[in-house]
Amino acid sequence: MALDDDRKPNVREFFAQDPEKADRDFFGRVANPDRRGFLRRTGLATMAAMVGTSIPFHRNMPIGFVPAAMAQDNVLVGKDGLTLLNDRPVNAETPPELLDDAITPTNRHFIRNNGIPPEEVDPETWTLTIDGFVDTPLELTIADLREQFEVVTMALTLECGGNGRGFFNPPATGNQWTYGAVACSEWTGVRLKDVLEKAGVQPSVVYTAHYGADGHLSGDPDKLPISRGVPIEKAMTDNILIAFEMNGGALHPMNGAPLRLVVPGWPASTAQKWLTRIQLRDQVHDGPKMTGTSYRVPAYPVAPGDEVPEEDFVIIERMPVKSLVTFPANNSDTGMATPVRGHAWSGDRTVDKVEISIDFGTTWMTAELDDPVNSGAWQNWRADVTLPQAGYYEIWARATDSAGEMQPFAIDWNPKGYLNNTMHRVGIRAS
Ligand SMILES: Nc1nc2c(c(=O)[nH]1)N[C@H]1C(S)=C(S)[C@@H](COP(=O)(O)O)O[C@H]1N2
Ligand SMILES: [Mo]
Repeated sequence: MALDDDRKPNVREFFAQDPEKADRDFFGRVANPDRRGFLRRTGLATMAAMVGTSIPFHRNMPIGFVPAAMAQDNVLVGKDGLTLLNDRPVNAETPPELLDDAITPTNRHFIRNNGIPPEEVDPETWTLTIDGFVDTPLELTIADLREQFEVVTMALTLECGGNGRGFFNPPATGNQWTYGAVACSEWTGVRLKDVLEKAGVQPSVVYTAHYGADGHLSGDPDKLPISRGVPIEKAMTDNILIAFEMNGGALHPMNGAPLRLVVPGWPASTAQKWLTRIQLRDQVHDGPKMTGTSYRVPAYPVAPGDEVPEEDFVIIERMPVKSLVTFPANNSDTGMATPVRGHAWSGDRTVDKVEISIDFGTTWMTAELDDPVNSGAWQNWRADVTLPQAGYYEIWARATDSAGEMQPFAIDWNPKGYLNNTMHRVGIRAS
């Protein structure tokens, strides 16, 4: 298993499977027969950064050693109730019932890291470079962004392209997200479009390339964990922000502090965290996680388990129509009458209708549905449900968007487990 494989197992799992390989990949040192060795400079530096100080006796650490200070409960500081899927890199999702707020609080925003977040960030000296095919390359501090461009606040939905992957059968490798790799926080920043216009977009530009300050898992400073982009037409829409505030406060360190892109409606992998550079290109971007099968799906429908040649994969653009039931919680007890509520969203479109079923999809009732507070925000919906007699019920929700597309019941399977927008089902016991 290579470290740059899309599946990033928990570090302990990784060492359990192939300790020597893990050791080479992770620490960059060659295993030696007495199972001790020197961490190479980069490996030692990475480990020291993770424990927060130098490690005087590092020579005594056996191969495959995971410092106890890296235990999982230390990585979710400032987050509330998230489920940790993986601690290296950190990946954590939010249980649906904790996404009940119209605007997702910072401590409930999911985390999806592909690499190692920067350790020390200084918002005062942070700079963003805009270069490539532009008339005037720019280098802007956060203060420059605030001064030179209109500052706007918008509620914007971010959903990982792999949200729902955990339900694929046959399974797809990668983080086994269930429902909660989605959030809609309020972001404050400047429009990407305004910044690109100031730099002057040259006619040859077709795509953006986004770069951040996080490091590759291998510790190799020449490798990037992820660098994605969007077609220039998408970049010039007016709800993509270069954000320096989240819910009126600082960005959470794991959500990209002090500066990130927020690209609503498209796979959140395009929303570069710890943003340092945006380059405009005259060809489609080819950075890590742009090529091969990353964030790509077959160009045609495939049967579950089908092998698909790599050249038949296309880049995912908009995310599909989807909804979430955030109240009641799955597996909870309710009265005979209960409010039901949640959110719905659909890529760059809006949602026209959300329907609820309490009888396993035989009949449906239409929920009350709000308009989005702004373009790119999810829509809140609610219904009052009265159950005919005590017992077990499932609340199913299905959204239909402005183009008439409705959530499916069954997963549209694809090899890498992207875009699962099947109906959300919540089991309750009414009495
Ligand atoms: N620099 C950087 N940006 C990144 C990532 C990353 O690993 N590094 N992960 C991307 C992916 S795959 C997703 S789904 C979103 C998640 O944003 P969040 O962690 O704030 O929820 O960030 C995106 N931006
Ligand atoms: Mo993602």
